[in-house]
Amino acid sequence: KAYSVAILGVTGLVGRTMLDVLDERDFPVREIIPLASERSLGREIKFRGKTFLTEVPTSEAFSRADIALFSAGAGASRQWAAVAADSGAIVIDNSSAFRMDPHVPLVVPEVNSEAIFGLDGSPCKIIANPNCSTIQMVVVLKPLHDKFRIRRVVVSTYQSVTGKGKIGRDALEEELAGRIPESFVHVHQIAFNAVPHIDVFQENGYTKEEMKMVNETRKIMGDESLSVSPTTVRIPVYGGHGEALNIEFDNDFDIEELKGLLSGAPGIVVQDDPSANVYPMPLSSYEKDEVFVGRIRRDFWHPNTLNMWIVADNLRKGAATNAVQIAEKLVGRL
Ligand code: 2RA
Repeated sequence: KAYSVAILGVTGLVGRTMLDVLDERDFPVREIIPLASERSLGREIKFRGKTFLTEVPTSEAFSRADIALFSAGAGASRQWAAVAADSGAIVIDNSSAFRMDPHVPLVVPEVNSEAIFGLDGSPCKIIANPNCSTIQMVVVLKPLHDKFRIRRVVVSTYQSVTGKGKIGRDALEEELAGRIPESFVHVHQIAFNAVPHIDVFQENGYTKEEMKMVNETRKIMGDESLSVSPTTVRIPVYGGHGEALNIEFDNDFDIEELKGLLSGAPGIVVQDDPSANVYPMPLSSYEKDEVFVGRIRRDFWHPNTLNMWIVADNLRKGAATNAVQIAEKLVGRL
């Protein structure tokens, strides 16, 4: 069976990446229903040699879809998710709108794909895709938590400008070309800079991006006792988000056993050969679907504690690929 797939936000960076990933992974597509705002109406979208024209979202458009991938921001998701679900589509939502809703599963397939389905075996009508910086971290935490029980994670991120979509990428290019705007997309100049401020500050002194890493990680891992202590930073790169992780376990570990565990875990590629200058970087993770792990080493100054460095393409595993992997779990179940 092949499926009709609607993509809301199809002209954005993530929307376009969703098309690429559906194609590359041979997702059984009968028809693409490309949805965008009035501004992008009638634009040509090519998929596997066919051309589809963008439409604005309507209940009629969603009634033609089996699966609706949403990536047009939380406002559009709030407006259209229930409409799409009531029209018969399963919504996979890349926005933050429903992530912490207790009735909506928040899914990273390598970690909790069982959450996609209800007790009767049918899929939930709205499934949330987590934030990019959370996704790549939980893929790596899951096998380690199962084996050694994580007590606390201290994470510092180095996040690509593409996390803010096309405007984020364009802002860097404009600044590099010497065109300095009146107000900055990344709050401050991002060219030649690092800005420890992603999304808005909360009353507790952390940013919303940081609190997503705290709350979403607990929900996906199903463990409210996990401590996550984040600092999220925007840097002027494309290709992926980097994260330095310091992880304290309940139990001690053997470093070689731990590396073997990561190598064998789904969705992870270990790139760790310091003698040959091999470790993950945004440039080498660009357009890849896995989470890359390197610099794996013991924290010698704290018991049962590990340091490592992970990178993933935020538009791929951090957004489009994770959404398509969720859709793959629906194949044969709709
Ligand atoms: C960012 N995490 O990098 C966001 C995107 N969802 O800005």
